[in-house]
Amino acid sequence: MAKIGEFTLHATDGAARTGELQTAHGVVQTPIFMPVGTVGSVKGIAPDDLNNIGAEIILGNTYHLYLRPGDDLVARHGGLQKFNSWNKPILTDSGGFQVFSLSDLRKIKEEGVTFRSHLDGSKHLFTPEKVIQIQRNLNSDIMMVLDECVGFGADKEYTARSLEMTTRWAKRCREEYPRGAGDNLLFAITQGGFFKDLRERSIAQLTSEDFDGFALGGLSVGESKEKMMEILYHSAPLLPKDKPRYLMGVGTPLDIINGINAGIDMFDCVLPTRNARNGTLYTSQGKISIKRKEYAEDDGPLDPNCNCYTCRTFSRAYLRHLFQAKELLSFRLNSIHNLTYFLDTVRGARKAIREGRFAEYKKSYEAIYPNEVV
Ligand code: PRF
Ligand code: ZN
Repeated sequence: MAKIGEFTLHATDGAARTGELQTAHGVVQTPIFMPVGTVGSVKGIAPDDLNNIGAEIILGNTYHLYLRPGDDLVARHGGLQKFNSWNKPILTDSGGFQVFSLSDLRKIKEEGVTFRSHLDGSKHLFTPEKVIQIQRNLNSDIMMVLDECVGFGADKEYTARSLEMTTRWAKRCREEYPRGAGDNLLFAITQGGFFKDLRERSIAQLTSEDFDGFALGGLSVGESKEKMMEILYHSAPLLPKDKPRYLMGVGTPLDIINGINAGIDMFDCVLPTRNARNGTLYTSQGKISIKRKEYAEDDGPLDPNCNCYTCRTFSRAYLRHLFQAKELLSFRLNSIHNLTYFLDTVRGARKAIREGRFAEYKKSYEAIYPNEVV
C-alpha cells in the first residue's frame, strides 16, 4: 500500500491528469467527483447505493456536524465512518464557507469567525485550531483549513487583506496539526477573488507551506462562467504538479470537464443531488425535467446510455409519476442516476486521459451542453 497522502500520477494529456491518492480509508482515483453528504449522509441514498454507483469518496461539513450531532458525539462513536457506516474516504470542508453562506451575524476577526447557528441561534467561534480539532474528532481523511471565501464583487483591497488572513489561518491549522501527528491529510485553500495577481500571491504563499493538497476556493460564487474560467485556467497551472488539486463547490458536468482540462483532480457539488430532488436529471442527451408531460407515457429508460439501477429498472413514465406524487423513492432513484452521471463523467475522463483523447472527450460534453460553452 502506498503511504497515506501519497499522490501518484498515472497519465497526463495536455494539462489533464489521472492518478490516485492514498488516504487512511483507501485509495481515490482522480479525477474524482465527491458526492456531498453535508450532515454525514448523502441525501436520499444509503452507503449501499453509493457503493453500487462506484462513489469513492464523499464530502461532509464541519459546520453542520459540529452543530448537530456534535463532533464529540461522533468521536465517541468511532469517527464519521463508523458512525455513518460509509467505510471509504471522507473529505470535510472546514466550516468557513458554510458560516458565510448559512449563519447569521458572522464576524470575522484575526482570531477566527464568530457566528450564530442557523438551527437555534446559539453563538459560536470557529478558529483555525478549532476547525482542526473538530475535523480530527470526525476523523476526516482529508481536512480543509479555515478560509474566508470572499464574495463576488469584493474589492481588491478587501480581497488582498482577506487572502493574507486566509494564509495566516492556514499556517495556524498546520501548526495545530503538524505533519506526522495522525493519518488525516490537510489541504490548504487558495483565495484571491477575481484578481489574477492576488490569486498568484495566495498560491505562492500557501504552496510554500507543507500541505497534502491545494484547493481553489472562491469560485462559482455568482460570477459569470467567463470570469470563472479565466481565473480557473490562470490559477490551476500554478498549483504544484505533484499534489492533488481541488476545485471547491464546482460544478456542472461541463465545469468539471473544464476543470479537468485545466489540471484539476477533485470536485464536489450539490448539483446532482439537489437537482435530483427537484426533478432535473442529467443524461447523455442533456438535462431534462422529468416532471414534463411529454414523459407521462414514455416507456423508455431515463438514459439509454446509463447503466445505473434507475435506468436499468424503471421507465421515464414511472419516474415522472413518482416525482408528481412526491414519493420519497423519487429522491432516491433520481439521486442514484444523477450521481452515476457525474461519476461516469470523471471515470470517462480518466479513460480518455489514459488513451490520449481528452480533447475529443471534452468536445463531446460541449456538444451535449452547447449553451454552457464559453
Ligand atoms: N471555501 C471553502 N469551501 C468552499 C468554497 C470556498 O471557497 C467554495 C467556493 N465555491 C465552495 N466550498 N472552505
Ligand atoms: Zn441512470
